[in-house]
Amino acid sequence: MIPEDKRDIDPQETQEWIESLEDELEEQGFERTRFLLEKLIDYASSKGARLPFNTNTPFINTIQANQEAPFEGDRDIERKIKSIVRWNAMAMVVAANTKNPGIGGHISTYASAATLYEIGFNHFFKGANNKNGQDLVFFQGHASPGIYARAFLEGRLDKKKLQNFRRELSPDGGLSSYPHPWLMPEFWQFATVSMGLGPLMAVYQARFMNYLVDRKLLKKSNRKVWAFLGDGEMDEPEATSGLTLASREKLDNLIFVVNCNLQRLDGPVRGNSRVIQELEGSFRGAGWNVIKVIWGSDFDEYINHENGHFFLKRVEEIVDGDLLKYVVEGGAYFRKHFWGKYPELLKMVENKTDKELEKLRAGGHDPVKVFSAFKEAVETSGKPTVILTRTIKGYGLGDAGEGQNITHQQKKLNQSELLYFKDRFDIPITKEEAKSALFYKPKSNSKEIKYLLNQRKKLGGFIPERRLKGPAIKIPNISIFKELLDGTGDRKISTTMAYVRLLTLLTKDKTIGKNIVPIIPDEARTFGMDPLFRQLGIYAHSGQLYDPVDSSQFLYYKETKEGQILEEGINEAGAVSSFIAAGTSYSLNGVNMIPFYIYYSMFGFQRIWDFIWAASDMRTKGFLIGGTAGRTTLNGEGLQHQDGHSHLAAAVTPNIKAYDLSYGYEIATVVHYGLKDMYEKNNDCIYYITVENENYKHPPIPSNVSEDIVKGLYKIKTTKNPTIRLLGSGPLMKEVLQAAKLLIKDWGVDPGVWNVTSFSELRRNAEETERWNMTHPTKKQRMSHIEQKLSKNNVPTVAVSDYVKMLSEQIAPYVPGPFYSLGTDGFGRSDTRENLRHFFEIDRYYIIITALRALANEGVVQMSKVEQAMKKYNIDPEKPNPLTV
Ligand SMILES: Cc1ncc(C[n+]2csc(CCOP(=O)(O)OP(=O)(O)O)c2C)c(N)n1
Ligand SMILES: [Mg+2]
Repeated sequence: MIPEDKRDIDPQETQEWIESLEDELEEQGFERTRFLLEKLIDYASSKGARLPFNTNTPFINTIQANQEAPFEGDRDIERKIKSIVRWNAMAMVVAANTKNPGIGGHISTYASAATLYEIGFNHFFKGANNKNGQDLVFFQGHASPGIYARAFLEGRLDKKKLQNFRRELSPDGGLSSYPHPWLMPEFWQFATVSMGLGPLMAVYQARFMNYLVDRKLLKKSNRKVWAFLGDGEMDEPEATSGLTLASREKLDNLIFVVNCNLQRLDGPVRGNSRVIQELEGSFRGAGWNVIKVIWGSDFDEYINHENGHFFLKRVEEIVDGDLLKYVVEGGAYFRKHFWGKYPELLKMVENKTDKELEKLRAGGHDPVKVFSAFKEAVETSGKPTVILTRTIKGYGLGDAGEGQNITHQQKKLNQSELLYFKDRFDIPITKEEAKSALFYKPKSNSKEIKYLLNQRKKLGGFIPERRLKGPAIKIPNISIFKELLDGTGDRKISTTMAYVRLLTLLTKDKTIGKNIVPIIPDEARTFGMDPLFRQLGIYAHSGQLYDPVDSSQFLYYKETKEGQILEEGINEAGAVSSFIAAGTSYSLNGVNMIPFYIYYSMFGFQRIWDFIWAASDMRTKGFLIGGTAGRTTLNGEGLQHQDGHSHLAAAVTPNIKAYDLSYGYEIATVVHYGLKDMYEKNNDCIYYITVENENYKHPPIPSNVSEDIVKGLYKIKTTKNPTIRLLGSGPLMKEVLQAAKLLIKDWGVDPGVWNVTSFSELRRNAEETERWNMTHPTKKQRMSHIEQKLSKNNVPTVAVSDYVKMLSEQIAPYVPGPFYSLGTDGFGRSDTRENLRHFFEIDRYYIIITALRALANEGVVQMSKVEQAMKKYNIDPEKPNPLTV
């Protein structure tokens, strides 16, 4: 019997249809039945029936009990191991917070995810020695205590380390709060705690693996990328933004496991509806294979019961808020409010005590169900898989927080709660030990330890485990960039064009050309990179299935399986994820890849700094190129396009070396140095270079400046009688040189002129020098690069860049003499470069009046000269401040 459905106008007929379907299922199986149903729907649609598109399946497990793969492990030992890991993970947080209240940490997240991870560790995650290579696993950031606790049992972390969880500065070393490759470089591979970044990065890691295989740089194998995610985390826009790319690219090497404990930090993820169903809709709609693991084996009997339809009906009626309440209120409440709705349902559980009802397990806590889902996921081909699995947040904490809204923040357990936990999971320690939350590790010859080590050995080693270096690589001599070093003669080009030339030369190099990964988010034509489409090809796993509209042209839009360019479309978050995948490939794939990611500068740091920060944390190597940079150099575009501040963000990202460059030879010098720095010397850093679109002549490289270019400051023009110096940067160098000429011609002042390639590198060097000098007061004091270059003459400095004043001001404390900064503070405008530079007060005339004023302040010239200059150059004293208009 099926329960009554009010929409049903002819139940008799419905029953007949269902019976024929049952016959079909029995005789022909699922595939055929599904085919028939789809045919019927298609037919009805073709006749005009507007059938609502339903991306949902019933609120039960996707894999039915009779379809389950048999469990391949020893359930008893695995339960014991899991319980011990649970205990130690909890004890780690409790101990840390008892000793240092407020140190933080999370118990409940891992408590909900323990079965998911343990099934992965014992049966699925491939280690580095696996013949397929290492799986990449994105761990939920705040589940870290569980991952440390397992590594403790595996003998990879000692007790001291665990005792110093979240105390990294302790003398014997500690453990980072979250996964940080920067801080634990031999352990963690991915920085995941800024939620939402993990899922997108995982998509692009999986895609990049295929890229390497398609380009024949990596052998095809059965490696997987696993991303363990929170259900709350799935609300981050980035978390779902890569879903269609994953199915479009047929990423069957990608598996998402969403730990649906139905709660986030403050409360339910979807109290009023069901997050699992919502996510199922999104993922199915995007073309993923969806496996729901909602109910544990304890529920199978009710689903397969002759009155199972009532169970199916009832679970469709409840919302997540109800499910959470059943957990917190316990068996009697569950009986009354869930089962009690229909007599048929209530009858099904009449033999169960309240305690037994309470213990009916959710799917994500049932090893058999989880194993079966993981097995299907790794065997699925042609599409990515998501496992949506229901768990209970704070599982096993009992009154200390299981399923409660406060559970995310639970960090301490009192003695009776510790005893409850010990008994709940049969931890073989004394009551006294339990009350002190002591760690427990079975002897190394115990069944548990032997089993767990053996499982890891079979799978190829421990996870996570990070490789520090890529294979040795030889960077070609700088002479490959000869044409950039020689200058352009009378030809006017932009630094962007110089960069594109450099990229072309690099990709043609016999040794490292194939390792270059040009990445671009739909802006190649803007940057003049479109000739590379034909030359290098745009990567497309399925090749080019169409004849492109420009196929008759030489430089057509060429998509190919072996394509080298990653053209990511209008998707900076995706493109930077590709940058991360390519830039971590030395470690994750054992293949040195060298990404050059060029983008509209304004949509770089400002839009995706969090990814860049994560890239830095993950020791990504490569070049970020901010194109069309400079608030006045990008003319015509206006407020939302003109970047005048990305260098400030770069300056405070610890391992980013940032350069704003004027000439082709500077680009060649910095890129060549960067290649050696990152790939020969194995320094884990990122080079950020801004390039602009203003055309001018590029001189040849002066002699003996290469080292200074890298350090951040080199001399352009010297003077016999130093009274003032001008510092210029990027395209503003041109204005500075013009100002210098006019200063001589109109005012008889002959300035020294310097080119600043990197304010932030200068500052870092100066600070480091100052720091050393402070702590070594009686030693011979060191000189920073700035001092070495500028301390001979204690004259005023005027610095100008196409960025906010703060950019050049960061070196002010270290420059001898008074410091005057000109910059582009304020919202951008659309106009000509000339007008914009006047508006922001950084053009040659403003440089001149600043210089004259600086000299007047020193008593070198009369203050009236400044006024004369303003009249001469038509500078309105009442001109509004660009910052405030
Ligand atoms: C971008 C970002 N915002 C906020 C946080 C703070 N935070 C850490 S855990 C958490 C709740 C996580 O809930 P969920 O994703 O459901 O994971 P669960 O712990 O329930 O498994 C929040 C808000 C963060 N880490 N990252
Ligand atoms: Mg959650």
